[in-house]
Amino acid sequence: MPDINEKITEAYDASKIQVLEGLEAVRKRPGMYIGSTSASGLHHLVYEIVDNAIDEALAGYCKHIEVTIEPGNVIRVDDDGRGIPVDIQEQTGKPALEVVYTVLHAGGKFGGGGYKVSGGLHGVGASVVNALSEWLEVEVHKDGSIYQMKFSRGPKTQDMTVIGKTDRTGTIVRFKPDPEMFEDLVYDYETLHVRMREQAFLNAGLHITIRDDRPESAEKPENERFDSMCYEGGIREFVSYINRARTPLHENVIYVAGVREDSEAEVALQYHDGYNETIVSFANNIFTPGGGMHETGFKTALTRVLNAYGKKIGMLKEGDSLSGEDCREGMTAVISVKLTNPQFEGQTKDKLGNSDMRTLVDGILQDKLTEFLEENPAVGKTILEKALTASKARDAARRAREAIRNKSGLESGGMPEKLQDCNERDPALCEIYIVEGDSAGGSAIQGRDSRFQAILSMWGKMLNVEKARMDKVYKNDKLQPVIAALGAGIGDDFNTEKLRYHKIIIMADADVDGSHIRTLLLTFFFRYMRPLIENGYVYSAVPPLYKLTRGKQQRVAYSDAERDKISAEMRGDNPNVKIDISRYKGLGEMDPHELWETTMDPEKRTLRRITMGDAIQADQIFSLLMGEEVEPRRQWIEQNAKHVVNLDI
Ligand code: 1YM
Repeated sequence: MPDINEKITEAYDASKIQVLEGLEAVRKRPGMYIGSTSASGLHHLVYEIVDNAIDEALAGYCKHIEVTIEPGNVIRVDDDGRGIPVDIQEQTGKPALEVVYTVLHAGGKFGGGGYKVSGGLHGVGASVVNALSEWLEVEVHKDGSIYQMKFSRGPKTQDMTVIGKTDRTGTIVRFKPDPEMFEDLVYDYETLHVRMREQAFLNAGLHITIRDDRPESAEKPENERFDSMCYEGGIREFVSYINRARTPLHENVIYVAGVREDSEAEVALQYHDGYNETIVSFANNIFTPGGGMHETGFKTALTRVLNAYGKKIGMLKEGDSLSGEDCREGMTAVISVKLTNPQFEGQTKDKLGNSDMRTLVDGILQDKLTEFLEENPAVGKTILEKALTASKARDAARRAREAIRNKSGLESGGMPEKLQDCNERDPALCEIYIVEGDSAGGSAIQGRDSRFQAILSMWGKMLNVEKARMDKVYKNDKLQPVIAALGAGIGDDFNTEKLRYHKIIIMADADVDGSHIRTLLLTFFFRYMRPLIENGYVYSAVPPLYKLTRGKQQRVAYSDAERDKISAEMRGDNPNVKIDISRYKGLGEMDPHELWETTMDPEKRTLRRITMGDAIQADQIFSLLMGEEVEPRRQWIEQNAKHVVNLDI
């Protein structure tokens, strides 16, 4: 027996040393814990603290969460849960509160009662936020007292102290991200707002308030610095929100849910009169843009249930069948699963790998959706009609595609007139710039390195992809050259192996027309060539915004901050010297050499890789801009007009 005890003690001492090293490790390699030290990592700190409050809500004790951006980009998160435990832990002799904030992954070790799910990779917790904060303060209201504790970059700077009496319970955390760790320290209200709204949808009945109290935001309209969110309908309301600019085909969002052992799953869906499918899925409240087992279970079961129902009511003939895509045309769905041991897979860890979630979601749809259709035959008929129309359109598209192939001889390598191809033939080495406007296209053709850079110019108004069916997309004269140049097909036939370029770079101005083209192309890629985005082949070129000139010396800047920095550098010790700063109006204004130097030279340029998140956002904006609902469109234009130069409405 003593032997065993000794071993335990040894192991414990070892783990204590690891603890001390733990937070240092976070500071050495912050990217391992929060993904990056850019804006995304900065915002991640907030999500980590909020996640703890949401866990408390899931456990059934917290009803309100308040997130505040305080002056100086300090974050404050308040909840009205039980308060983090303050009692002294036997093993460590320290208050639990201290352990939670100084030990890596402490949360899981306490996860005794209630509903505790861990996001795996994502649930790195409070101690990471502490390690990466210049300072962090926690206040716990519990058992009549207010307990306070302070930290700086990991170590505590104030022991847990009782600072007063209280008649409520809850936890308040304030922190200031460490300027030594983050490149950018400025919080974006809208980024936090979107995330908090998503969390409010995913946790029905939870109140989340967000406010921006920075003096520099005081002049913004109230709805851009404050929101109070609570959705009793949960993910049903999420679906209505996504469909807000669309025309639904049935009034009520369909909702099915079920539990099995420690896991639970819920699905909400609604069909609309458009043609694209939108599936947004989550595992333990974490967005899974890569899909995974929960989505697979949903898709398989939906197809099977609709086919069986169609046969049963006689709308589908024996021998006929609807494809999965037919069943999802014009459908918006939100899937949310909660499970104890989520496995996130794929290169970006955004795909759920637990196969029991496929079985769970499939089973729920099989039973509950079948039941729903039987009880709501009018809705059932509407959905079946929609899928049958989709099926017919897909046949028509196939015929149109074949006709085009035969006519233009694209299969035999016919390339569009507007494409200036490169010499290299290995797709992994080839890039294509899709350029808006003829003059920018001209400069790009002259400025490029024709060994590996191809240029495709696009101009004029593009087709409204929202209202267009596949057959129209194939025939469209603006998209046809893009499809042909990329060479990998479209829709069901898209094949990444045939892709002719592994970098597809959208080069458009920072004005209204440019952002339109970008939104259109991204939406088009997202809907009809999704693997392009999933595999990270799509980029946005980043042209400079300013040219700075001092005598013969010239430099360019890509942001306001960089403009100020470079201007100070050029001035050097000579404060009165004149630096001429001019704003680039557009790509067309740059000569070929300038365009190469600033935007196309792989040695010097910046490219922004388009993520699934960007594409989903573009898709949403697109639906808003092209849909039939006037009010959301007006609101979007109003909110975004100021970000855009040269707006002539
Ligand atoms: C503003 C951030 O962290 N709230 C919060 C955290 C905890 C609890 C309540 C809590 C959990 C449990 C029991 C439990 C945490 N406790 C721990 C640990 N808000 C915020 N509210 N009592 C209170 O899980 O059993 C970690 S987080 F480990 F100490 F229990």
